[in-house]
Amino acid sequence: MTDRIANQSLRSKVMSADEAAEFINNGDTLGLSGFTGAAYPKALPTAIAERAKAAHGRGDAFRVNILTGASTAPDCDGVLAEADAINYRMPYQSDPIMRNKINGSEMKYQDIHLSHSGLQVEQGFFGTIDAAIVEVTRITEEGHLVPSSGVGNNADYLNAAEKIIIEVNSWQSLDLEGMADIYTVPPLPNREPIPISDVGDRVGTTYIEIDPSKVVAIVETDAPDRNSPFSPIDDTSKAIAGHFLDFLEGEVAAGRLTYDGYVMQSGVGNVPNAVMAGLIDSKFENITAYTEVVQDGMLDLIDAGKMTVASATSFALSPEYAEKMNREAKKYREHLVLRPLQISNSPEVIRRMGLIASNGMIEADIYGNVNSTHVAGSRMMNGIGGSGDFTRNAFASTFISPSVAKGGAISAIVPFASHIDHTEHDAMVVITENGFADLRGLAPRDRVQRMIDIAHVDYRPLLEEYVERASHSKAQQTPHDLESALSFHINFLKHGSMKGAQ
Ligand code: 0RQ
Repeated sequence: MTDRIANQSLRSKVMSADEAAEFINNGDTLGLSGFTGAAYPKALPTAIAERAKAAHGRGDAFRVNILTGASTAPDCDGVLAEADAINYRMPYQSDPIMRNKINGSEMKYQDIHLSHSGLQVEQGFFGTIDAAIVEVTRITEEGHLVPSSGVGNNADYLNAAEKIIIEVNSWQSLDLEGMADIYTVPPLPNREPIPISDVGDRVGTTYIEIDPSKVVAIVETDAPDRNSPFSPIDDTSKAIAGHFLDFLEGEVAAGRLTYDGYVMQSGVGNVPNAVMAGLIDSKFENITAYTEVVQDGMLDLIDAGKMTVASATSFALSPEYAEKMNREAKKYREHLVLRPLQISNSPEVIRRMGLIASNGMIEADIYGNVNSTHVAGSRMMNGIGGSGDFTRNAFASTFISPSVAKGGAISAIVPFASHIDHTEHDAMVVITENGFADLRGLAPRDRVQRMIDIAHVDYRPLLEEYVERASHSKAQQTPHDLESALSFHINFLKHGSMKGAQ
């Protein structure tokens, strides 16, 4: 047994994952740790999946409801989905097997704003939380839990659950202790302002307090987080990042931003990585991030002395940077704060920070409505994640995407978005490799040309033809030709390309 379980009475609860999985029953609702591949339970999901498979083999039902922080990993969401062990799942996911099960109607998925997820657990919308299964780096003498590489909704699940199963992962650095800042929002009607006014403010504890009598099992693990490597930055990402930096320069020139103290929020992926690489050589200093996940580029900015502090709820690091974090957590914890999701994504705090949000998208329409989640209106890709929390409340909200997907068969700029996650009232700036469309201060009709200018050159004539048809609409506030508003998507579904029959 490792010395990571300092509380004597809890030591008696150590057992194997298979033994711990016996506490989980058909129909249970489980609150799991885990956020973008970090801090998810490494052993219990496989053990539960095996239990489900054995039950199915006997002809018995076995399905559970899974609530998490966000996406997890193949050995969590993946194994459970593959075993048909999930009835319902919320919130964000990005697992390919799970995605197919969701779109094939083999499990239910509810995609809600991440800032709402913990709140709705508290409000009882998911019924009784039968068990919380949470990974930690250490259990203290007092029986408090020290979070590992992410916090997510852990405190909400541990608080609400009837039973608690803890995974103590010795792969996670002990030096992570001190990075978490656990602050709980008092329940309504006793709300008070969240006392965070600077990105790095610490207002809570470094551990999560639990009721030790609820702990039924502790499982020891030693497995790495699911860390995906970033692909090398390609020309398209570089061009989008360049336009993003031009946009920032424009904000400085207009007096809305200074080179000292830019507050960023950044989605994950190639383009945000290229933006962060660009910031290293820029005039921006004392950058901070009030965001959802800590990425490789942020560690580089910290190392370069360009970023002072980042607030997030978990890591989303490549394997190389996860190792670096494990080696140098003592240094990085001076610059990083990991908060519960209700705080990292709090609309109140985001609005106060005056940050610039930057997130990916599936498509945007000519008026600036953005679809982040559904391909051709019906097929779930991942989920809205925290993009809505940040987009609605940022000082400036940007969306970034290559202008085409699937080798040019899909345009990211369409006449009418086939699903809308962020309305024209929320999205402010849309950026592709062709430039940025700043929609602020513009009435709908004045936005159209800016959006066409950033579309792929192959799609501009088709968009112009649509605008001409729409111009005959009886009502001119937001002109549409409803008969052909979804023609791009219909072409894609019928002919495999938004351009239509080739
Ligand atoms: O699929 O890999 O099979 O080719 O989507 O696309 O261009 O690599 O971009 O990784 O940023 O993903 C919206 C999905 C974009 C993501 C989305 C296909 C494309 C490719 C990936 P392939 P890219 P990204 C919270 C931040 C919602 C949640 C969010 C996302 C794959 O950004 O899930 O914002 N966002 N969280 O081919 C069909 C289209 C497509 C398309 C792209 N129009 N139609 N497929 N793809 N556009 C805040 C934080 O702080 C973390």
